[in-house]
Amino acid sequence: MQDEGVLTCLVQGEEQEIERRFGISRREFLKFCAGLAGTLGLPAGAEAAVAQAIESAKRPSVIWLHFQECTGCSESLLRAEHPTLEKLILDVISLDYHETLMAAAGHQAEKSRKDAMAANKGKYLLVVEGAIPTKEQGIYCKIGGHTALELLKECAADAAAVIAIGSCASWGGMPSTVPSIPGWDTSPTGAAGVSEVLGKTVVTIPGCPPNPYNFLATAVHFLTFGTLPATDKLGRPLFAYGRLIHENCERRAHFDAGRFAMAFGDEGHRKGYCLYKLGCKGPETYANCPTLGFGDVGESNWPVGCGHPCIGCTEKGVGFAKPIHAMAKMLNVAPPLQYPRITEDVGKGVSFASAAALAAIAGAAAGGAAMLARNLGLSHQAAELEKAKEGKAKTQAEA
Ligand code: FSX
Ligand code: SF4
Ligand code: F3S
Repeated sequence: MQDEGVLTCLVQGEEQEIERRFGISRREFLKFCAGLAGTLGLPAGAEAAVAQAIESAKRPSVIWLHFQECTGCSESLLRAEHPTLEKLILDVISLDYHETLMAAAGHQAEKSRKDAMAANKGKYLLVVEGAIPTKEQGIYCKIGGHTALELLKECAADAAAVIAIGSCASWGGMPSTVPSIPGWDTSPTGAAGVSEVLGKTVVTIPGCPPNPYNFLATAVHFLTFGTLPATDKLGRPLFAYGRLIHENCERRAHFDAGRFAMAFGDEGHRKGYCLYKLGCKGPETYANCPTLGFGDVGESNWPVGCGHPCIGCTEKGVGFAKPIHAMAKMLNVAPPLQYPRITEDVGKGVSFASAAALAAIAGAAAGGAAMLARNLGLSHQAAELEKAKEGKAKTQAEA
């Protein structure tokens, strides 16, 4: 009985401590840890290790640099809930330098960066937000008299790990856009990503802005295991960027069935049909937007869920590079080779089943990208083709 009493006191003490530190109940805290473990793709039961790491790990020192950007990445973190960034700052990581959140300014700010670097040499996490201008020795972005180029190299030299947050830091993002003016082949400032400047792969969390949970999960992985998560060759954590948006999109069934919105506000758009024909870049963009959502306001809160085509903001060469409404390149996706018509006239033409049979025959006879490109327009051409055939038959009959 006595042991049970001690145990109850311990659990109560732990509950109070969690409530004090994170402002949430233990139950909510465990749910948050389970969510993070799930986001990281960890096996069942890993939430206990995550919870233990957050509760007991020594807070790693984080130095957060800002270069060419809009601060949307930090903003998106500030809008994260369960717990808020404020709680993370105070209790999970030790944010020793962050230009837009710190109270210090001028020489004091410079001193706090130098002090944190010296005190945590070889152990701190360097987070970089924003692109780095490389033209004219980097003069287009200077902080405290130092160029972004100099600051990045100096801070990266003694960091335990470097994380590039947002598309700007990951690969140049919006600042790396090349003006559509004859004679321009680079961005006006030569904006580049962290890896390019440092000449080595770093962990990247692209997105403009990135999903805050992808950053939180990456930081918690570092806390729990002392390492950063497995990445692809661009440094993107596989748990978040391992799959195309198109693979998990809630509108995918419409794509497969050939039901597309053709204009904003048309019937297809109002019915939630696929946005491919409005320029959705989901088929060539790797990110977990459909499965994670944004802003903690429930399901479907992501660009496509809200009715706008994905612009490919996470993907180098797609976001800010391709026109928003240009059609996406299809990557490793094999939609049907033929679509049934969306509505069938009763007693006329082919039935749904026979259309599917025709599709199977067509699929056996032909394949590849050419068929794919042709079929992506097929459901919309079907009616016109049908009409044209009917018109031709009528003319022949009359003749
Ligand atoms: Fe870039 Fe982050 Fe886009 Fe903005 O700072 S990724 S412009 S959301 O904010 O770097
Ligand atoms: Fe979703 Fe876009 Fe793919 Fe359509 S093209 S299924 S809207 S990701
Ligand atoms: Fe960006 Fe597309 Fe996701 S625009 S936020 S990658 S849905």
